[in-house]
Amino acid sequence: ENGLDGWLRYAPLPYNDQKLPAHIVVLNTTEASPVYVAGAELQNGLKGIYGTHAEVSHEQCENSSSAAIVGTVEQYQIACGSLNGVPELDEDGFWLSTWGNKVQILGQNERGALYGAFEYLSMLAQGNFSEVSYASNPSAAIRWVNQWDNMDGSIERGYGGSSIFFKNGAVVDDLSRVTQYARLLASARINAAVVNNVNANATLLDQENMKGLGRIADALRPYGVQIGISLNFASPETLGGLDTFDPLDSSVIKWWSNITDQIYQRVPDMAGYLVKANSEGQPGPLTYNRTLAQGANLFAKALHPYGGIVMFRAFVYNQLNESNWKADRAKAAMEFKYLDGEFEENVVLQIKYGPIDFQVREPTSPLFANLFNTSTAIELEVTQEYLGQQSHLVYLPPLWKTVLDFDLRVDHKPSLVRDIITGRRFNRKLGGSAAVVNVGSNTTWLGGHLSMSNLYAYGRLAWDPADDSQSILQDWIRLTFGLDRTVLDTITQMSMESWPAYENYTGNLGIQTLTDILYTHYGPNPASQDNNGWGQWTRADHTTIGMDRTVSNGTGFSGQYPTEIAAMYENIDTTPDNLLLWFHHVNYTHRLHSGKTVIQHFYDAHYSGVETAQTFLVQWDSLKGKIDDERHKAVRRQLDYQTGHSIIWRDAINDFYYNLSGIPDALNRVGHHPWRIEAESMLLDGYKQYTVNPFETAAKSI
Ligand code: BDP
Repeated sequence: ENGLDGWLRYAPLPYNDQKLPAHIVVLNTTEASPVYVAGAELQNGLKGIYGTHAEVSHEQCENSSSAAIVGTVEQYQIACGSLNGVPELDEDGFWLSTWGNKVQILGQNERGALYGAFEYLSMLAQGNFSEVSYASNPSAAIRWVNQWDNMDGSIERGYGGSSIFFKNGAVVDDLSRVTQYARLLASARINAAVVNNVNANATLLDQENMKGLGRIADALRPYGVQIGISLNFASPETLGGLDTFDPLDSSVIKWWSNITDQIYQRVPDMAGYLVKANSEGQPGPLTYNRTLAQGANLFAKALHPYGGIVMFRAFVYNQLNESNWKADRAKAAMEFKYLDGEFEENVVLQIKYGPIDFQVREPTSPLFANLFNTSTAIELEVTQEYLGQQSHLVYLPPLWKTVLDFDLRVDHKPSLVRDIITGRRFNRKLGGSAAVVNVGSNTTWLGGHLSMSNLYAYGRLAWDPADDSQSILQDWIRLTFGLDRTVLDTITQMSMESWPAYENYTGNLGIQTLTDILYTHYGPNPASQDNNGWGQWTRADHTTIGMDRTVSNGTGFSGQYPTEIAAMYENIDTTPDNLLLWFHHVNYTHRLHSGKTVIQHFYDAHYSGVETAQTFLVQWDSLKGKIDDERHKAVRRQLDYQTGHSIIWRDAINDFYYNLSGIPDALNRVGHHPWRIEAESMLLDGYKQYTVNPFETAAKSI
């Protein structure tokens, strides 16, 4: 139980005399096809979970009462004749029906059939033998993951080891981990993976690496996962030797279409390109006074003949412009509003859930409400960059849901973000979700067993963003740790409490994650949040805190929302407490709706967040013996660390604001840490003293 199989362990369950298929009919004989793979998964699953051997046959239609049949609707019709009672399926959708041990799994396409097989296996692995008959269709066609893997094998913001794709500037020889990754992705119904960092290296496009991309695509294809790649806008110059990368220059256009042709020769089903342009130092069209739309369309046109799409990132800001007091990085993405309608049909704007950057709480990005003629996708982050980097338990779907379920009230009509990204609200054909995942070569993939619930849940929500965070979590727990009721209840409780706890001990009231903003994005560092181009948003001084983003008095950000939402955030009385400091600059003594002052809320929330986090270890310990030792020990180690690190967070933040405001804690806790063992009191070999800034983040004053 080293985590490698994730939630697809097919671990044995007691066999309760249930009727299981005695054989499996697979309607495709090509070994690398998803339908063939589905047959193998079904066979392995039945064997692993219930110890039964089901024979696989490919020859003919078999509708006997003890067979599971898997294929596409079309394959079924060819093999078995007419098909009754199955509704029209959408692309990637499937039909699943079970009567005792007669099982029918039919996909709209091969991929859908594989998803159906995984759905059936998920039922079996959860001991669920109910008779079902239903169709399941995706909410959107784009259900992608992004890997921020570099060519040298490192991963930007990855916490699970080195890349499974690249090493020393090239694609690795052994791609078996890539196929295993595809298996996990397919079971979560994710259909494409962008394999390299958005801060892209042009050498990905050299001849050797193109061959390598072909091999990666071959390793993913049996599971129905396509590849996408991130591009560096300046490649025609840096790799191609041209003297320009102007998107309107004919030699540049030719260069990109030639590159695109070459890639499609190696990867005929490539999903498309992902582009980060003119942001955080990356090159882009603005260098040549061309618009971002002109930049995106350059790629869209090259991809068009192949049916590929461009995911163009809306995360565009210039950190060098943002360091003055008036600027507000949150407003930067609205540039795209003025380009609405100028993008080719196969361009999708990939928009981070909040206007800043994957913070512990952000209001919904207003850009979702400002594009009516452009397709959009939401960008989420499974890798816990600002959220504890897999050393803290944080189950993320409840955070994602604050955005997916948010009603932006465009034109005073219901406008849930989840209906915007799926294309329903504004009648767009394309749309969906992308998540930065960053699995690595560690056997736990992400760097911790419990973090995998976020990957699983991401896929489920990309399929159906209206699904429920807790029930998705419980499926994952049963698949990952078995059916014990205490295990289920305990991990459910810990996970559901984890994001609120993390918010409480890191940054509350919408102040954002008070972490080191300059590079590591880890550990407390409230002082780094202001007076630089990346961050300038706590605006804390001796008497006040928060960023005024109102139209009347501040940066004007709140005016980017449709009228009803803008009015809510403009007014301090109607702004929810949990976003107060995002939108308003107030005295520390300002009273919240709860009746508490801002500063006392800070103090109390940090204590209560830590108290909750400290129960995680105790709760986990109660599961000893109910979970295999290997995983129990690994998770325990991490929760033990979190217990301590949450205290570091609490004391650093509370002390910092206590020193700044001079307002004592009503309960007289802040500044007194009787039980803490300071680093200075310990003897450690090989450590040096280092001056930490601000000093509150260190143990004592050094
Ligand atoms: C930030 C990350 C940085 C990424 C950037 C992005 O810190 O490493 O390059 O986002 O999304 O959150 O492009």
